[in-house]
Amino acid sequence: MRVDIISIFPEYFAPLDVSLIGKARERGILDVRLHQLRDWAHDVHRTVDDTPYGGGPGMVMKPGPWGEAIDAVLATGPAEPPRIIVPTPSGVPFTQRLAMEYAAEPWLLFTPARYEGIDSRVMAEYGARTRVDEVGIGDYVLAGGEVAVLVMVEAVGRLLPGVLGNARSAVDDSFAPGAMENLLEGPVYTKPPEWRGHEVPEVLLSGHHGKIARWRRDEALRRTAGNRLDLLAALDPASLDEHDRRLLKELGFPS
Ligand code: 97T
Repeated sequence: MRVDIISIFPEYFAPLDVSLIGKARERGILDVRLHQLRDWAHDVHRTVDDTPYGGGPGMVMKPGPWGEAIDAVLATGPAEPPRIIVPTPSGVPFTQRLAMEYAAEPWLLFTPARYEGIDSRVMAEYGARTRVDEVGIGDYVLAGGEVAVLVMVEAVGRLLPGVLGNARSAVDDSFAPGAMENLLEGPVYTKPPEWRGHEVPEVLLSGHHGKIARWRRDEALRRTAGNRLDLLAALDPASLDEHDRRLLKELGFPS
């Protein structure tokens, strides 16, 4: 997969040189290309922002430099343009489903903005030629879209074939279809069996795979009920067995 990123802070993406994503790049699975937006700002100060029409606080990123930068990136690739992803807190939520969708694309272009965002005509212009997604990574405000791009590239990159080893495949991720459907994963433990007086739950040492699976499901339900009422409410009642329903009732969630 090819990934282009246009930003006024290309140095912000140094984390993509290390760990899983760094390894995927070394191995040629992921081709990340960084671009400095200011290379397409032609005044002496290399200005990329201006005051908002209609008034209001902050600054808006000018369409000119973005248009030239995106055109230049598009010209370096095949006729089929990339899917363009514009991070913004007012976008659609980034989810594992969207990560999987992006992982199936041959080419992505991320356009992280600083200030109050990019002049909306840029999204209109490229939206007429390719898919342009305005995407948010959560209900909080960042100083700019760069960190959101790091989040998305990591979530997408680890799904590419050959990036994860067999020992840790993506199929049992919390939010992957086929994992325990829409339940959070419960607690995990490793050696030693006792640490500072805290013991590993005995069932995990029992070797009884049926009991272990049941215990893990109980813990997943407890954690989901405790932390994510939205996920609990969205559970398909048909996916709950008698034991699940009894546990949820004990936890104070009568079906
Ligand atoms: O807060 C932001 C500022 C710029 C670009 C993106 C964001 C954001 O994306 N998801 C949450 C916040």
